[in-house]
Amino acid sequence: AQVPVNVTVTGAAGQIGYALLFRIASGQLLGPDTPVRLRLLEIPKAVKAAEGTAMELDDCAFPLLHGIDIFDDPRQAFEGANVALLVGARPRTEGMERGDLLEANGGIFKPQGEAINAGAADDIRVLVVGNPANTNALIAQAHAPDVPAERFTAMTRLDHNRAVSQLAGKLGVQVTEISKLTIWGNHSATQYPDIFHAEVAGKNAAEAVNDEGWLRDTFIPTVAKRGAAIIKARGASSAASAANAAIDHVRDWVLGTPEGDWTSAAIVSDGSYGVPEGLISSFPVVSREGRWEIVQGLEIDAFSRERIDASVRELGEERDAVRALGLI
Ligand code: NAX
Repeated sequence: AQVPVNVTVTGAAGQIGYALLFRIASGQLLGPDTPVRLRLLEIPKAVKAAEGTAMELDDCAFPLLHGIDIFDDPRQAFEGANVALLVGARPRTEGMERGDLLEANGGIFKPQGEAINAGAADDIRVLVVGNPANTNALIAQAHAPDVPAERFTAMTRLDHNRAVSQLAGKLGVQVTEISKLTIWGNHSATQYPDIFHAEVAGKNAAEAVNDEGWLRDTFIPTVAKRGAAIIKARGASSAASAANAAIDHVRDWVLGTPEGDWTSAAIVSDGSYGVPEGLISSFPVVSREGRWEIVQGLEIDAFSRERIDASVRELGEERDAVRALGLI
């Protein structure tokens, strides 16, 4: 029998956690042959709620679920972790400045980075979902000097999936016809969904759309502001779709991306495409043998360059801000 994989999930009692845990436990994260042990991290006052979710997980009698442990101490929660999904974060509340937000999240992601450094398994892979995701990932990574930097990633897969769906809708095709779309930059309103290299049934998608007005005034803002539109409609932020994207990201990272396509993930920049080395920025990526690789050699025209640069500039500002706060 296979050794169970330890999956640590923070913010386990939150709404994304609730959508995520059942899918992990049912085998959708790592495949139908891989048993998992869940290690849930919550703040003390939400431990009870996490226990309730654990009761429901028990009640599913998932064959692949080999155990659930609940913690309010990061050191324990990340002990032996092979995969860590950092979902819990401090949301921006009214009157909160960006500096306050970054500082509050520094108080979460610094100790979690330290705990990962101290106790996670050698093959640890970290996905940060909690916002501001890219910069939270940078903070955690800065406090895990013994873990290869490339193991810290942030989620732009939800943006990617949103963009695929919007583009398929515009062209009247199934999502399976769309490939090679890219989200560049920060998981924020400055992100840039790029269709210039995307394909629809093997043909260039930008040419198939042939409508720069739609691209600029509809597609890009619809993708970038989709989170706000969901809140407006649902009265709560994206949860099941965010959990779905987290599953997609980790599954592709561990099991590989399909031949002939790529996806989007925020990973540590090696300087590709003019993105300063060390920033955790979204790129076109493939996963081979358990590692993300940036797709190289794409031509970036002036329209795309301007938008990539703007989002990357924001990432640089966030990095400078957390540096000034002593968080990295
Ligand atoms: P919820 O507020 O429902 O849940 C968050 C949970 O995290 C709470 O149960 C809270 O007790 C817990 N938590 C807080 N601090 C913690 C800590 N130090 N250790 C462990 N747990 C802690 O939020 P939810 O809707 O689940 O969203 C979670 C995060 O995902 C938010 O930061 C949100 O902004 C972010 N998102 C990121 C997305 C992305 O694409 N990267 C999309 C969806 C989502 O908006």
